[in-house]
Amino acid sequence: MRADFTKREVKPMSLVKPVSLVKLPGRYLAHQEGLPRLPVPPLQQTLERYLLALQPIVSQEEWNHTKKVVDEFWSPGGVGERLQKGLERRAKKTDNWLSDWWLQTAYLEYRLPVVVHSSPGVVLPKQDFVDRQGQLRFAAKLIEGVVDFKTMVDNETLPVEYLNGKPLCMNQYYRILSSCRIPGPKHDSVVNYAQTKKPPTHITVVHNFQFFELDVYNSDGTPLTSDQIFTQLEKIWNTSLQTNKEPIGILTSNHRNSWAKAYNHLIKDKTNKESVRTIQKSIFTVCLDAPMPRVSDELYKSRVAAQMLHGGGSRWNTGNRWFDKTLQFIIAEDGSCGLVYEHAPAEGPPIVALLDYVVEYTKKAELVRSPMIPLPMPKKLRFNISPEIKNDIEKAKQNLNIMVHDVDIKVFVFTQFGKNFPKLKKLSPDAFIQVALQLAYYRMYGFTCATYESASLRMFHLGRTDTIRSASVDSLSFVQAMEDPAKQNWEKVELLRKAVQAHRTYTDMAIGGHAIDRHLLGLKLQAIEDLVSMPEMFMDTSFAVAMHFKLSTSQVPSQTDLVMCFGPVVPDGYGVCYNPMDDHINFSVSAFNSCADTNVARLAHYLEQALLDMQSLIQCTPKSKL
Ligand code: COA
Ligand code: HC5
Repeated sequence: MRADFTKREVKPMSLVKPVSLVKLPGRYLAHQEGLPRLPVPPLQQTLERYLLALQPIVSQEEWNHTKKVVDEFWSPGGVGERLQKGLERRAKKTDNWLSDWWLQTAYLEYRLPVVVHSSPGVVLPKQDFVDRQGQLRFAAKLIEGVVDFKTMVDNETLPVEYLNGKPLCMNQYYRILSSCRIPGPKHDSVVNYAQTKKPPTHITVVHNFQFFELDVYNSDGTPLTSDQIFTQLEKIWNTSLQTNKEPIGILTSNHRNSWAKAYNHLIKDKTNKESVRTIQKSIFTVCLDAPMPRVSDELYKSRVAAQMLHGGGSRWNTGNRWFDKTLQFIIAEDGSCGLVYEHAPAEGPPIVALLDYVVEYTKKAELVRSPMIPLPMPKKLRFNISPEIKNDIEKAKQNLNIMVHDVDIKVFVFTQFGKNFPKLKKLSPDAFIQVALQLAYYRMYGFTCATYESASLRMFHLGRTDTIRSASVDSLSFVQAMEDPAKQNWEKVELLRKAVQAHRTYTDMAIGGHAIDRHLLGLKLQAIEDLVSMPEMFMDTSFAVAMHFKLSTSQVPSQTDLVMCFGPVVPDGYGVCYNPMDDHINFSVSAFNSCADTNVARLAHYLEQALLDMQSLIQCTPKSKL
């Protein structure tokens, strides 16, 4: 899936439903309503596939026990049937039986800090400025580009994206601007001001931990030009030369329960409440960061990835964020740039499509002459810091700094080949990379683990994601064969092709709404709603093993040479994000230093080796005798 809004390769919405290019309120809805509804897969199919998915990751003994538990669950008239019926009823009543449950369980009820645990980062290509002037010029152009993209959202002229030839749900594009997460004691919420009567016309700019409201439209409703924005950014810069003593934004990096408590303290004060509301309402945030410590070229991208994920700690740029804000563009004085985004409203691909558009936009020369009317000074957002808040900030700082030390992230570019090689060999590039990851992990640990790959459910109305389980019976046979000196190369190649094909088949099943993970989640949540006790299937050891994703992975392609990254989802696991370009692959691998069993440099090394070994295996092995 890729969107190229700059080249307009994809069909604009107007081709889906013939409408003119002026704003028409029905255009978006017409597209959305034409999308299929997410199905509830048949119960038996999911349970059989669940048992199959367990085979490579649990012992035979555990599997035998689980088989009995599963049989009991699906026995005629049993609990499984009852829950399945409940799900089917829910599917009839709602636009999407899953999306609200998913938003709640995966994001809003999840209590760990959004920083590293949930919010992904993106590294943009390094820009060639090295000073404040360059930083502000680039920031101004980027802001102009995002506002230009917003015009397409506002006019509903965004081109529809396609996956496997099918049109995708575009809802997420309408959720990422003018939105923000708000902490709550048991669960958070997300607000979106885009569809309100008076949608916001300002963005938030943060510099030296100080927040500013910057209007990006002239009084006649036209967007500010980048020259105008530049002048405004200079004003902001010149009134925030000293770092704020209290990095208020750091509160947003804390555990959600702690932040929710601090939030209540914070907004008791009227000025604070107004400032917070202004940030929440803003179209997006721009963080003008101080330069980070210099590192070697080899480490540069890893260092920037960390800066995007967490800001580098309280002494560096973490206080220069409001992590609840959906979109935060980060531009540092030394030319490092990127983005961090709050994940609840949207998946990576719409965010990356916006970035692709904006990066192209920043390369364009300035064409529009700026009006000569002087603009008002951007408003500084004031905060009154009570001793209670000061204490909350101190605690948030401590927790954040511990986390920053705990996160290890390595970005590397695999340069020997990209999508081109597997394609040439008639193999799915994504499946090839996933199988290489299985090989890398197996070589490092001697066993295979539950592996998650994100699959898009956007072929369905309001679809989010399901899980491709990359550890399969076939991937295990292949990786075992690779480590078996008795196996012939032609046998290994055949097992490789089979494993790659199995992965691609699972992918098609997942994007078609027939994977197992969200269905199992639905059955479990239905049980919480309907039953007095949890069915044994969800209390079983195998279920816990299956849900403990030591490899949490995602492919996010882009037009621009971007690196995407996120943290692991379990304390003893890895987060692996990759962007396969034609002739190289950008990877990021993350893990926690506090876990003695994980090591990002080693996994990265094994992964490179696995990709190379699979390539030479295919290149050096004549076609099988079969
Ligand atoms: N022979 C030759 N070419 C092949 C091939 C084969 N056997 N199989 C696939 N290809 C080609 C495809 O046609 C495609 O071509 P393109 O580059 O011209 O478009 C390319 O190889 C890539 O296909 P593949 O590697 O199989 O993967 P995909 O692009 O279909 O992506 C997923 C697979 C799972 C990543 C995708 O379905 C998806 O769900 N993406 C969204 C993931 C997501 O949301 N991530 C972020 C979560 S926040
Ligand atoms: C800018 C790249 C963002 C990728 C984020 C991503 O892949 O998020 C996954 C979302 C999902 O529902 O599968 C979750 N994951 C990071 C845990 C894989």
